[in-house]
Amino acid sequence: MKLCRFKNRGGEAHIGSVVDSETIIDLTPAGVSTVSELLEHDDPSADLETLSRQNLPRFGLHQVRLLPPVERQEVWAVGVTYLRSKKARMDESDFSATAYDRVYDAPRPELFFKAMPHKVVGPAESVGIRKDAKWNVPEPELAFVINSRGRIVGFTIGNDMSSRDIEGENLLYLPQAKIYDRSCALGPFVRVGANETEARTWSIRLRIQRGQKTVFEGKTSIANIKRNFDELVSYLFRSQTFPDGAILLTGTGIVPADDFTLAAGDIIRIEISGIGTLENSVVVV
Ligand code: DO4
Ligand code: MG
Repeated sequence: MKLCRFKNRGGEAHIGSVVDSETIIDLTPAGVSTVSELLEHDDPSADLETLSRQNLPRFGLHQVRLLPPVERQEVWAVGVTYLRSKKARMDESDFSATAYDRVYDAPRPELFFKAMPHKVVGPAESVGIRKDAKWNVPEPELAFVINSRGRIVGFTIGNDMSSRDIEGENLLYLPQAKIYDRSCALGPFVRVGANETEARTWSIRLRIQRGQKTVFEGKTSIANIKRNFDELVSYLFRSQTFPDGAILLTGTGIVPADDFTLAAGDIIRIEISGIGTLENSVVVV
């Protein structure tokens, strides 16, 4: 089952259950006001099924505006979890290259802070490229939706927008390459009721369109993530608490060729087979 946040005619955010590819059941009249409260339950998919059987308002997906499925959660990310990412980071870096080589094999993963909820954009909104960067790419990533007890209770799609020239110049510039206005997109849905074994059968596809032309296409499998899911979450929760839960992006396995950079107006489509498609246009910020 899938959950979403949406607005119909302006006003407050509502919580919805996505029952088929076109219909949303509005759970807000049943007393559900946040995605996080549902995800605190041990079995959110059972709760969702019970709620969805009630006589609640329904909307077509085309009638609503989907919002990013994040409320008060901090958004974090792991890096260098795919061999492809290790190679790309080493290629773009000079004296920092060995850091990526080492972290790929080290017991402790690379974890970095990515965004506060208010900086996250949702489906059909624009992601940003920095005006002081020359080499910008999307990073299409599976995102864990984690509750306050450190349990992965859902999966969504994330875009960890990155400025490769800033990241490659010096590892200490990583926060500037990763954190700026509109540098993170999440959505469109939270898939609940799937476990790691199932998620590892999913594929990720990235397509970038410029006008009528597809300027990049790539594909990978979630099975290529080197570390197991619980290991990643356990490092995130070491010595820190997340009273509202957290979102964790799990790294990119798709990197366009080194001569590719995003341009304003590009359309980025990220599809994860078990979840859906996250689509965003690009603006300069
Ligand atoms: O250290 C660089 C970040 C790498 C990253 O974001 C990724 O592998 O997805
Ligand atoms: Mg990334």
